[in-house]
Amino acid sequence: MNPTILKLGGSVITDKDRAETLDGDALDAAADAIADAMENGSVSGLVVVHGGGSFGHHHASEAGVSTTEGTTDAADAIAIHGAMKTLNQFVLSRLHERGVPALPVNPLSAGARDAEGDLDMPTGQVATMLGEGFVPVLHGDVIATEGKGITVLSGDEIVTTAAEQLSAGRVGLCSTVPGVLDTDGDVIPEITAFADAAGALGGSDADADVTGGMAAKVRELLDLGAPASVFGPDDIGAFLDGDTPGTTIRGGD
Ligand code: IP8
Repeated sequence: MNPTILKLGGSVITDKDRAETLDGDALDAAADAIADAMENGSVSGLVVVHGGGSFGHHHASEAGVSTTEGTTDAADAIAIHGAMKTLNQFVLSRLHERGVPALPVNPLSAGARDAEGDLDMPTGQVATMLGEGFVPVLHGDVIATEGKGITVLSGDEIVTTAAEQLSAGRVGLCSTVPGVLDTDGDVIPEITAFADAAGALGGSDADADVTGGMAAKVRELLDLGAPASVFGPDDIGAFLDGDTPGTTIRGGD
């Protein structure tokens, strides 16, 4: 099985301007699209990854923790991790309400970074869950990091790692925008090298996003073996049905 990996951006499913506030309507719509795709058989093996939005990023910026700046304060680590588990619970329950057999996978307990910043996150449990018909739901988190205590692990990095280890067939990133936009605000249909879109890519538009914006996403997706799509919330169903909405990113060689 070459699973499909779908990332729900934290800005999509939360109100990013208000701490620990869910965007319940957006999460319902995403859960509807996932449940429909599972029911009509257009996707069989599905892994969901969600970002932090106003849950993880709020606590991470309060604690001064990022993907590179760590802390050895366990209370700060628990505040960030706990907020992410709360958001994960919301995602799980909306999926369960629609009959999707979703199970949580908490990255803090599943991996670590070495002193060079390289992530070691075995995904055998995810593969077995998929084989048993479950939908594993991972999330951005904090992760033990050699020499730094804990640092932030972004959902995008989880997507990249899981896609490689699970030999994903398709990868989709649902963002608040309908794709990677050029300077005129139009969707760039395809990106095969960072230079294709470098002029159009800035940082995140929200200050509290400690893991970077679209530029970081594109760089990570270019490293994948599988083609990836970046699209807006209205296109989750189309992506799961096999279409390529928004921007297609293929690093190739
Ligand atoms: O929103 C970050 O995940 P992302 C998660 O995918 C935390 O970058 C803990 C801030």
